[in-house]
Amino acid sequence: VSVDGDRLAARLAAIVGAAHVVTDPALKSLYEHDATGRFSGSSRLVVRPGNVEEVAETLAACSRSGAAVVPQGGHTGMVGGGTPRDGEVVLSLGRLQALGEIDRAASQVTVGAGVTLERLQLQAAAGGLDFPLDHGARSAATVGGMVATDAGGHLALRYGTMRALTAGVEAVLIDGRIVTRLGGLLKDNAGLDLPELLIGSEGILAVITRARLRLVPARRRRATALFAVADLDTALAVLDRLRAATPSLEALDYFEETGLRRVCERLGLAPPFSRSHPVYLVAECAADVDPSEQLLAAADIVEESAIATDAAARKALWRFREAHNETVRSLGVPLKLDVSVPVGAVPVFERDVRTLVEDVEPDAELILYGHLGDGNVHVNVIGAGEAADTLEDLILRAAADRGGSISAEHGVGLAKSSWLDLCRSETEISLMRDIKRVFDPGGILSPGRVLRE
Ligand code: S2G
Ligand code: ZN
Repeated sequence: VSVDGDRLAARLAAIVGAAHVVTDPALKSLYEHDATGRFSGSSRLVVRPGNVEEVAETLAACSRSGAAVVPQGGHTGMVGGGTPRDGEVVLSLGRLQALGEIDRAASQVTVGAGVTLERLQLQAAAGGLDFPLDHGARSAATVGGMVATDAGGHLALRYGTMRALTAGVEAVLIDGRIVTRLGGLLKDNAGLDLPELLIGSEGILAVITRARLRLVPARRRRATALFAVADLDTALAVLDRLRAATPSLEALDYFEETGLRRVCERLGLAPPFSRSHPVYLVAECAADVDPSEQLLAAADIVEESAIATDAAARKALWRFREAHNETVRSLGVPLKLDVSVPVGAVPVFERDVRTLVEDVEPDAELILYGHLGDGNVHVNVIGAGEAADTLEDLILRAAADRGGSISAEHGVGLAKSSWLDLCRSETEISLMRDIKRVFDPGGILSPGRVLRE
């Protein structure tokens, strides 16, 4: 028996139901183009299992047929990790929507891989708690993908990345075996920590189907400040002041006047201040009493500031920063590089990047923004044209030369596997390959992602 001449499709239809095996080209294409416009490819079919057993049977069937598989959550990734190529089977985890009851004693919750960040945030808030990780793609990004990529976002400054907030996972191996470690014990030293290994593994070792996540008490009062400063060195001085004066500091993001101008143009927004400034900071702190005055600790070294406490006003300030990604995307297909350098090296790294772009492609437009507190810079080059590959290589090398990473929060995926050796030793990469072979001996799970073929 076969579906559209594909016996595997028929076998998968018997597992998940024909409605959840997508072979129609128009429907498949929804899963074949990524959010940045940089990655697209062909899938053999899209299969959408409804529970962990169906994921297990699906992977076992793909293993038996030797079909390459790429897991996909919300497909908000930036490095081609979840975008199919060369007729891979897309395994969509979107239907794994189970949202557990909040375990108040542990302040944890178990959720399905297909639950979006936004739904998780609402579930936590309903219980008077917070899931303290946030980023602009919250309405589409799923928990499974965020665990697999060790997602970061702007609250990592206070709460860490998904690695710090994941207390356990359930995952399925390519041969269909299921590993369930969801107890969420804070202290459990029994043997090697498999969940830890799977967090940030970007779908190359196993498919995450559930996660046990840590929650924190919802802070009653939140204050957000938009600061205009003269340069990034001053921005670091502001960070230093805020760290000392503001124990409740949760985020310190930044952007620059080029990006702000583009965001205001695109969204038809009035600029936040009477005149433009070179660098802008978004600082956010949250406590049980109004922390606004803590944000004024840096008042003497900023040029202009706006402070907001109510939700709408805070959202308006964040919008200048959060709209950068969609604004950059509206200007064309950008060269996007998500890198980190030691926090103190952000100013000199930025000078490196400006010099490189001026030298290699002076007509290109450089838009820089990111999470200053994490040393995480999102480098976006518009109009790099033929010079894109050269610039990508030089900018990733510049980050590594400053002691940084070629990938801060978006992962390596397909985009950066050629540069992994810039910030990982030969021994580390050789061990990664050994581990990959243990989990996926046939090399059919997310081939070519992270580890170059
Ligand atoms: C951000 C989102 C994707 C990007 O805005 O913090 O992580 O590179 C990014 O703009
Ligand atoms: Zn970011």
